[in-house]
Amino acid sequence: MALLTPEDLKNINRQLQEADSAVRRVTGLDIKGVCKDFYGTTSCGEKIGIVPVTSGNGIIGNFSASLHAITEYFGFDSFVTNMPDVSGYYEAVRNGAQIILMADDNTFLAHNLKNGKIANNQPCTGIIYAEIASRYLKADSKDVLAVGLGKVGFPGVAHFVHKGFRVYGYDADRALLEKTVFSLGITPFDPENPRKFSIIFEATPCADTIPEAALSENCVISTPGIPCAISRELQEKYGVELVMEPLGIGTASMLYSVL
Ligand code: NAD
Ligand code: 2YH
Repeated sequence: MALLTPEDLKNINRQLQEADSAVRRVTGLDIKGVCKDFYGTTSCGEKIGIVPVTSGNGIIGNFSASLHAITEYFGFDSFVTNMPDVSGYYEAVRNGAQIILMADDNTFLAHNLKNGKIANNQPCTGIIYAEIASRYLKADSKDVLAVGLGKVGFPGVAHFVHKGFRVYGYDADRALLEKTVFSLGITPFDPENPRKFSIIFEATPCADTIPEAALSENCVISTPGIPCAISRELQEKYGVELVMEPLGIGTASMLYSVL
């Protein structure tokens, strides 16, 4: 399981602004606009309690502070509790939080205490990156290359399939690829025999996972995967429109899904 590092979260406001610009170029809407349109919800500045969690590998430097910056960026009224864990949860509720955000090593959740809705970061991230890519204004077809079919990738691929896209999928784990081909009816992608795509979705914890031969001029790569799926050199060579950000797009998706 891949954990975020403080380094990934450096300059989160700048990363969010750049991601917002990329999402606008790809879809015509900003991140908030895609979330509102997709989930059919709007924010009224709900109060969010962010609770640091010490279990497992413990507190990640910048994690709670980044969630604070992200939630404020999207117009929510948020605070980080002074205490972690159960005491922090108690503090958040006592201080009027309507939505709780908290993460351990396995699960990052948003829980709306007013309507009972709860969201998990992994499917929410996969789905919103797929939704953004599915709206690519310059796409030349409904064919998608999806690399990485795990906890983030699988729900993203299921979303493309649900929207009527033809997905060509690849995962280094052969058994997982076969399972996904069977359960979602996608076509296995053979990296030894690639073809070009204008929409690429990537969700792996590895770098350089997209073969150069799969890139078409001005393709979109929508990728929550960390580190980046493609080198800067290839990005520039093919004029790739890259949608990639370490925490904020997925968090926005979680929050709009529980409103
Ligand atoms: P996971 O372990 O469940 O799935 C990753 C999948 O990638 C696995 O099935 C693995 O076999 C496959 N894979 C690994 N290397 C590969 C390669 N070279 N080519 C093809 N497939 C390969 O992990 P996950 O929870 O789905 O997370 C995926 C990535 O997304 C991680 O880097 C994680 O940190 C990141 N993530 C980012 C955000 C965000 O907001 N940006 C949110 C959640 C997760
Ligand atoms: O980064 C993670 C895990 N990969 C789960 C998220 C699913 N994408 N968790 C963050 C842990 C945060 C820590 N407990 C803290 O600082 O509160």
